[in-house]
Amino acid sequence: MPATEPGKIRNIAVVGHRGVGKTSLVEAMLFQAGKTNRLGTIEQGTTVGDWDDDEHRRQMSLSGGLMHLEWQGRKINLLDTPGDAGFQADTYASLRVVEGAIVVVSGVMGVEVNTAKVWARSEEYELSRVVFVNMLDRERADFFRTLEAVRTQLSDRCVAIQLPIGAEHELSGVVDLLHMCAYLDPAGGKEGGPQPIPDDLADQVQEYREKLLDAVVETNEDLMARYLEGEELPAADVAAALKDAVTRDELYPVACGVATKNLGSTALLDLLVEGVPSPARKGTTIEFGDAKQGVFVFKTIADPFTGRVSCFRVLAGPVTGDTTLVDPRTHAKERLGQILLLQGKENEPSDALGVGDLGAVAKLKDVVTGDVLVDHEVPVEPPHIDFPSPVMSFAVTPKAKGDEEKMATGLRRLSEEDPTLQMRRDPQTGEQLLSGLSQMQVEVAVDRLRSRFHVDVELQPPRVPYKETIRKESRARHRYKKQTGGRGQFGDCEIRLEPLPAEDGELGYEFVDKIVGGVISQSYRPAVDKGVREAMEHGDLAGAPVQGVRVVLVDGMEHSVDSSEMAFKIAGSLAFKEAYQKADPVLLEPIMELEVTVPDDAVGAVNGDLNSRRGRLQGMEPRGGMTTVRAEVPMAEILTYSQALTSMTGGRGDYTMSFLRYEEVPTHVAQKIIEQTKKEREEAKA
Ligand SMILES: Nc1nc2c(ncn2[C@@H]2O[C@H](COP(=O)(O)OP(=O)(O)OP(=O)(O)O)[C@@H](O)[C@H]2O)c(=O)[nH]1
Ligand SMILES: [Mg+2]
Repeated sequence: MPATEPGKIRNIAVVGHRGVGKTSLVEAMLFQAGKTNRLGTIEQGTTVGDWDDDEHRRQMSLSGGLMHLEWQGRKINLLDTPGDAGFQADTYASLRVVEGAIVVVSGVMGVEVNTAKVWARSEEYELSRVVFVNMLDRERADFFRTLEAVRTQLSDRCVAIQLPIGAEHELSGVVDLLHMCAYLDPAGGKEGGPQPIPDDLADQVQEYREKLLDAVVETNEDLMARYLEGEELPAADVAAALKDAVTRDELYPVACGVATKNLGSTALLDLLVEGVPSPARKGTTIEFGDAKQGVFVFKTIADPFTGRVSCFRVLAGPVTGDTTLVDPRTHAKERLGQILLLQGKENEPSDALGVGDLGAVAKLKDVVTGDVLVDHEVPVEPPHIDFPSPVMSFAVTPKAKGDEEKMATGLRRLSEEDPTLQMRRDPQTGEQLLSGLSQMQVEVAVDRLRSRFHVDVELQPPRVPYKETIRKESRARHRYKKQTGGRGQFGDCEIRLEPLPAEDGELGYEFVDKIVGGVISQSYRPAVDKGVREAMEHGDLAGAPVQGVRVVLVDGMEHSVDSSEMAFKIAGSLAFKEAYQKADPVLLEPIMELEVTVPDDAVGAVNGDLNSRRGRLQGMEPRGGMTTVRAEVPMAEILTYSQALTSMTGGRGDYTMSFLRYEEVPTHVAQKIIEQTKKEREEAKA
């Protein structure tokens, strides 16, 4: 199969809030385009996009899926992305390699937390956008209310390009305002050809057709002139102007339908071809210098059988299986090998892949997500994808002794696949920590360790990353002296501690050398700093790292024979411990920004519960039967929030959270933590 030319490609990411029907919509498009011969469902676990066992079990997308279809002689690459806040790595990476995005919203819920987030990210990357209002068959769904919400909350340049025929249970089709025709509900079968618009909708269709034309001609002078002269504009001309406007981000067409019934697929696919730019027209902002061949790796799949599969966008090419590229990050040469076109979990070989196209190869040696590979080393910055930082950490231990290595390898592979999943060793406890964006993300990783890497691990409850700091100045002097037989030990230093204000919300550390008259030689002073730093790793209150301190070395003494770096390090460390106790030390805890979306009737219970978790309410937004509650809550209080929310809302609630800042722990709470630490320390000693 020869490479598709860039003008004939559409790269589209399907994004939106959790559970709005993105995977179902991709399924409908694949079915309508004849790529599959039946419409798969989430309930039966038969969609192309959600093929993983863990996705079936949880009935949600956990990672991005790459699919493609042909429509009107164009190749449309579709990237289905997860909407859950815990699985956003693929979503953000996918947005980096497309020209366009379909932003799916529920006709019941309208604009939700993650809708706004993916919209902002698309804005940052200047992506062309189409909004798809889905689930119009559901009770309380309302296209016009959702259109208004989209216009006020996302952009007033959103304009309807389709209208529903009927509503809720009586929804029977959609009207395509561009081609002035209707499509009738195929009830899960193939959508039939265009039909005449029902007479009783004539007035409403006229009104919205005018709004659409007004918006389009506004962006095109020539068309505007013809329109004002009363010319009946042909659909092709309107489409061409619309595509220009969409390309330049001046308009966002709003389409609609019912993904699970395959209603609206034809009009949406037509819109992707006619109204959304190809790589030839819009292209990518990823740099590749003067490279003649180049690819950008946006996703890595850790397959225990095939090994590593790298998904990429061709920046310069075409590339073939024989292409050898170099990774400027490692300077290593990589031969691509068989090029693959992915269709969910299936793949088909392809001879070549042209500029702008998306595909995959297996078994690259040392390539990670985010790498740009080029035919010769060019001095370019690989694009930085700003992944969200992990917000919670769990200690993981293998159930069987001796599985540590296997666990570490598995975790490494999983975090290659999802860069927001990170592992590190806790310097305080030596435990292996697994950090992620949500509890579910970490639990899924544990499930995958078992299913893919055959390691059973235990997950300890998450630990709160407390910190300690001081509130006032203090001083201490420590003399470390030992006389045992031969050469002794002697180090003597006096330090002053001062609170160091946070910079950009980050608490830091500063060491200031104020020694006069050389009472301690230059060579021993860094040893004091080193000793202080070591002592600061475990504060006296709860063994948490101490931050936000300036340490001033003011005085000291040395011995011509017995002094050593070691002696000064110990003296520094002990002086710090003494001074620390006198500096009014306090415990700090991370505060999270929480957004909970629940049915209106559960708001009271949720607010009461947040109150009992030391939460501070920041605002409430009712919308279509659901309310979004925003609050600031200490991390320690919401480590196990998902279970509580499920039981309060019967599983109809949803929440996201992100780190906000550190704050002092209230005294009565701090006291308990300090006592608990003391107890643990004594137990450890015993
Ligand atoms: N009634 C109705 N149900 C729908 C429609 N689209 C999707 N659903 C159902 O809504 C649920 C979520 O659909 P998905 O396709 O998994 O949604 P998603 O946006 O891919 O979800 P995540 O990937 O987890 O964010 C499933 O139970 C679907 O069957 C629709 O248009 N109408
Ligand atoms: Mg999905």
